[in-house]
Amino acid sequence: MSKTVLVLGGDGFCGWPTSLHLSAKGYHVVIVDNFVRRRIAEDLGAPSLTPIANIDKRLDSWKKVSGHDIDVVELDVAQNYTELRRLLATVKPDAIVHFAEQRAAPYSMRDAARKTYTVDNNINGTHNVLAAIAELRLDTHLVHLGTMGVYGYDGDGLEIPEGYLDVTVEGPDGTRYPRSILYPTKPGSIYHLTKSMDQLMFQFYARNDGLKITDLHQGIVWGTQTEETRLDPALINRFDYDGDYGTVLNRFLMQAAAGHPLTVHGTGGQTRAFINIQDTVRCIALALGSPPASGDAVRIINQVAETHRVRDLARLVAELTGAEIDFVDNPRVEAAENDLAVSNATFKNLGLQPIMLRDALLTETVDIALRFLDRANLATVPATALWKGPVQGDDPLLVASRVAAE
Ligand code: NAD
Ligand code: USQ
Repeated sequence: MSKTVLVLGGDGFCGWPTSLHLSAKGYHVVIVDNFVRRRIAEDLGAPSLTPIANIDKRLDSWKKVSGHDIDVVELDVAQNYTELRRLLATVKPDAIVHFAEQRAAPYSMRDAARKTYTVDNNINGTHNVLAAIAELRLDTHLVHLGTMGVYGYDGDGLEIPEGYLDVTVEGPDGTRYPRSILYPTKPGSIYHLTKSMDQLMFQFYARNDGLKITDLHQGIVWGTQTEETRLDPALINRFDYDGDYGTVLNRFLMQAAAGHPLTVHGTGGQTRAFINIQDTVRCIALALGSPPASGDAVRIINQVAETHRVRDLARLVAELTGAEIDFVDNPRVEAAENDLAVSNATFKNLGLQPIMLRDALLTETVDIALRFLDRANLATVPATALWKGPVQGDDPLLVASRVAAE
């Protein structure tokens, strides 16, 4: 009998191609999503550059090309514990892949209302999932998408291990105590803060309830299509390019296609970790195939292929496309220059041979951007969310917090 996996956030950029990949591999996939990402994109005036079909059309097309059924449940995992619990009690999934969070750092820093939304959504959602698995005493393997950003980005090049640091603490009498501790977190945005807080909830539920949990600290995902999303135009993946949800490399590729200068923040000395969307889906399948046992520590894996400085990426894209580079004021509070080295030993040992940036897929993304350029709203390209923005007097939440402080 095939294994059942719930994909929370299965309509999103990572969740959709993952759902198709797992379905193609023989899992019975149930997508759970409240479609908030589509609504936020409309509100921002920046729907996906690629025309994404509605979920029913997506699933019909998948059935036609693959012969597989994927089920869908519309549900807010952060706000509706009762329905989530009922769903888990009915389906008793072998695994849950949890993508259902507000994932844009700039959006999470826009104002107090968005900060509050991001914390409510991400913390409640993760906790509801954990509490439901524990309450029902399910043997479900929870695979969560974390982020490289929990480690912080002001490193000096020391290789970041996978989640834990082995340290020795010296007591007052000179006795040395070995400890394995969570790598200290240094979140750079409210969004990254929620991922750091997720980690503590995982530690608690793994220890207290014996939950089997894998946390994947993923780098910045680039690319659009995967083996499965290429099978039919109605399966195409979303492509975000706006100042809130567009991630740096996809933004540069779209900007190059639009003849817009590449918007490097500050000096571009920020070093970040990257992975192609095709490898995201492969890594999730590998993680599902290798669950921890009940009672094990949370399994933390770095899901990254390579690291690059932002200005080097800009140069690479400029080389490829002839685009100009514009060094703009950095709207974020982050180190202007940092080194970054990351261990990705687990996925390498599980057989991952990652797609590297210099491969031909970079041009595929430019081709996609060019093909759908007439759908772009270039007004949404500048990154306008400031990490230390001016206080907006008419925001009721900010007014309330100022009154409370006085
Ligand atoms: P996305 O916004 O495209 O997808 C998230 C999906 O979750 C959307 O379909 C949204 O509607 C849904 N969702 C959000 N809140 C929900 C709720 N309360 N109930 C039900 N559904 C809800 O984001 P993505 O790029 O696919 O990212 C998925 C996960 O991977 C996130 O947790 C993100 O932090 C992580 N991640 C993404 C990247 C990246 O570069 N995109 C990198 C590292 C980690
Ligand atoms: N940047 C630019 N120009 C741009 C956009 C971004 O120079 O036009 C810079 C940013 O200042 C930052 C870096 O590029 O230094 C990365 O920014 P990003 O928007 O690509 O990535 P980030 O905000 O960190 O978030 C993205 C995803 C998030 C995920 C994270 C992985 O949105 O969900 O968790 O990547 S990581 O960065 O490894 O933590």
